[in-house]
Amino acid sequence: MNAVHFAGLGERLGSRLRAPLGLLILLFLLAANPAAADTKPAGSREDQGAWFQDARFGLFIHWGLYSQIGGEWQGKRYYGITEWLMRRAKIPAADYALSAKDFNPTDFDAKAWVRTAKAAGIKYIVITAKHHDGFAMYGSKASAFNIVDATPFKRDPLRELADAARAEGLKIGFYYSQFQDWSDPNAEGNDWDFPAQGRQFSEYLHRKAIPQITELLTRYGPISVIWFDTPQEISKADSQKLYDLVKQLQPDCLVSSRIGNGLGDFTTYGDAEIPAKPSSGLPWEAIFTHNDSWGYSSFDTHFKSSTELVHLLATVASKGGNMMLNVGPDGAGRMPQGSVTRLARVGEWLKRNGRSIYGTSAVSYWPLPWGVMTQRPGELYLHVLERPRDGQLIVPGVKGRIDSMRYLNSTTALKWRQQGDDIVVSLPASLPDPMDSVIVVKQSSVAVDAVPHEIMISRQYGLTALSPATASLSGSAKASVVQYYHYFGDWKYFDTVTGLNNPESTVSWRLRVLEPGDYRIDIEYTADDESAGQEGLVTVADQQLRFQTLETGKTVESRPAPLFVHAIGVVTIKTPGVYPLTIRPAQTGHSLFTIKQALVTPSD
Ligand code: JFZ
Repeated sequence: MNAVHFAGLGERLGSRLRAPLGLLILLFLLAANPAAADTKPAGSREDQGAWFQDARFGLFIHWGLYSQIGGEWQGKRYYGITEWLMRRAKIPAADYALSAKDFNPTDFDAKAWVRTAKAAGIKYIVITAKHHDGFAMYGSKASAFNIVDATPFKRDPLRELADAARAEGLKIGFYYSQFQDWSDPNAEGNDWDFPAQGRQFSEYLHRKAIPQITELLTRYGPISVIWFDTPQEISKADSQKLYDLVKQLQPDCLVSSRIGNGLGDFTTYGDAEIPAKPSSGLPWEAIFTHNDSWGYSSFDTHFKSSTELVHLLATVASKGGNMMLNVGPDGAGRMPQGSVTRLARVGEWLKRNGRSIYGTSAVSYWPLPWGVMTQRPGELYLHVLERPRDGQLIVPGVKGRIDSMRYLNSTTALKWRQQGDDIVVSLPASLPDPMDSVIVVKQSSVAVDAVPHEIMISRQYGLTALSPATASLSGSAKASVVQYYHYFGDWKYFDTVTGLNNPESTVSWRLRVLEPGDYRIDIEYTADDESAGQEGLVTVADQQLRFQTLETGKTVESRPAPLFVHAIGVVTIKTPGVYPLTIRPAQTGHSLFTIKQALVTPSD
């Protein structure tokens, strides 16, 4: 497998593999963050998107022929995302089409899926109508390669699911791969059957894609989302044509930003990426799959726990976005039990705490040591994910009058006091909810000012991570993102800084140190042979630590990043207060390293 030639980004970057990391990152930012804010009148978009803004929790379903293959082909396991199996195994389109003859998901029960979603607290469902393999999961007149005409199943699961979802008050949306279609000679992506020369995308667009999108938007009732994906080199005119088509057929249908070329009604970030600071100004969505594949994998049991899912949901909500979680039903039409049981537990948590998630808005992008916050007018929600050892929870940046404070779904008042711009809550000995205990702060005349740009450092917690995304940069230092994958298509991201190549270029954070004492500073980074061996300086208060970077290896998109946690040394803080922590190169040279984060850990 040529791992570099992969997905939206990989395909684009493949020929530039040897370009400097900075260039790769820049291209990534351009590809993944289309800022479409100025392309359409803002008012209409906000109205259209109101349900989406409030929904907060969506279900993504990848289901297709690949689900029945389940990641294993001719006795060989393909670790990673299984919906890419046709391309990874270079299966001839004719052979792949044969597998439709065995696709008979008789256990499919649309009502059961919708019950599972609803009980999980999910508000909208987006299912693959056609993925990159080109197989339509509904009865399409535009292509016979579809579940009604090419399989013994004969039923139309999209109709059943759309009807069942609407009957339960859930929104339904369709994923449609507009650019890649590995079964079509004129679409993108299949370079093992079809020569690239003479490919006529517009022929495919007008013969298959436009007719199918038209079917999806005219035969299934109100469709709330068309989720386009991997736009790659699609032209601006073609993206616009598809966008206009959707709006002409269903003006209220929202279009994902992966339609390409800066269009779309909401921003979808990279797979499994939570933006440190959402930037496009549009409503947005962070997408995760439950294990390491979108399509069903018969051997992937790496399911995120229900507690992890609740933490992700609360974290995404605290930044003002939706979380869309993917499950991959199998070839028989069953959702994996590992997903079903965990989703049910998330639903139980949401039943108690949904008020702190649905319809809320962001509070601040600044990290807090104990958790995250959400709000609605008159109410602030503290999501306590980690209890301070002394039980004294500090909420910074709160101005004005507070009326009361209690756990959501409890009438017992909590003890608290206001101290300057802080609220200090005295927590009982144990938290009521092991997943996320939510405290509701009622306030008549108040505002949570965005939390000041300070990061609380306290001995009441384990380590505190300082991300470049929340740092101030100077000189030639520039924010960027590193991305790579573990198993094929299992993408990972971290925020970093490029241009740290002279002493004037710095990355720094304002630390608000709550208790005096010793603190150990670690830096997590990668360094290739050019970066390694240089000296850097960490300054905290009046103390300076000098260190030398160690060689960890090159960062390559198709491999795990060679991250290393370098223990730099210990600083002593005598008086609580605000101190900058600054990292800079000691001399002019190559970029010092590719930093992921600095870590501050109480030391004794
Ligand atoms: C795409 C698909 O290729 C994949 O099969 C799955 O459907 C997923 C939800 O989306 O993969 C992508 C698309 C874009 C990026 C990464 C993976 N990106 O911009 O980083």
